Amino acid sequence: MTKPENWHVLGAGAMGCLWAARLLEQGHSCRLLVRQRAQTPKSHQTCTLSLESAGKISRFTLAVSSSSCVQETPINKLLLSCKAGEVISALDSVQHSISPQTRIVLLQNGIKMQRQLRQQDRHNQFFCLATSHGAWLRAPFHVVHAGVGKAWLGQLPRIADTATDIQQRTTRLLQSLPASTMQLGFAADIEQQLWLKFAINCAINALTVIHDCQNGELLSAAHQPTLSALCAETETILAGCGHSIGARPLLDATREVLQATAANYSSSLQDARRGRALELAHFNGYLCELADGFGLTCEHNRSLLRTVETRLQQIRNGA
Ligand code: KPL
Repeated sequence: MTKPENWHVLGAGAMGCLWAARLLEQGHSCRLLVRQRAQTPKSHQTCTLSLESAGKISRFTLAVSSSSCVQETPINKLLLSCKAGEVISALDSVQHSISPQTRIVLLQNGIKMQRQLRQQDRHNQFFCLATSHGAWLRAPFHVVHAGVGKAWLGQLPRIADTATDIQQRTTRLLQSLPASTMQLGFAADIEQQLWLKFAINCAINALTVIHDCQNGELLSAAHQPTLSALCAETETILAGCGHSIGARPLLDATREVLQATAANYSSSLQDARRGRALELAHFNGYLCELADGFGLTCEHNRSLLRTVETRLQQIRNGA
């Protein structure tokens, strides 16, 4: 066991609860920060966090507080697991407890926010986590680790950063994360991992909302033409914009994730079912923005977004 560290995890969604449970399992201390909602504790309190994994349930006692409360100790290590569209307001909410020494791990889907934060003066504090794990909440603070995938940690480089600096900073931080249970390793090229994950999210998430299905169902023959067309278009756009997702065909990588997370409900379907905002603007929407910037067509992804909108309207109307 490595030296126990103090972590704060901001966001009590499936991923936030999964990483909090894995940190506690490894002997680290962890406080969960939740945004101000009706059920948010006014001050500090504890709750039971349940982790369901490989047919076994583990329970942990977890400290919970509102992100806007001044923390008892300054935040040393922060895992930001809110939605991509909430990153800026979430960082603002903890501004009073973070310092230039705070290490901030961004666990967002997509890559738009990570690229935006790279432009900040304090960009060295930010680390990006890309993951293909699948998790969903059976109930608040009860997470199911439904698909064991992999995870990669790294930093988006700026001109002045050397590869060695980034590797040293990231390796130090990796020592205080649950590397073995989360199959987590250093990614020298995290940017490529993030683009790949983004491309996979463009292929999977909206389709699961349209068909109201678990990820694995997209492997059926009926969905192959759509999946292939989406993957081909996404690959063409990213290549046209100069973003690498590696040599492997996107369709193969997508199928592998669908198999590994077959029993999982995608984060977008979970959001749709809860009536929450979807992150599709950070997936297919951002892809369309990039395509527009380079004068490329994005018709399959654009039409997918229109179909999701129709489906969401039906859900709102109770259909
Ligand atoms: O990232 C995911 C998500 O649901 O957002 C996948 C990989 C599709 C797993 O469900």
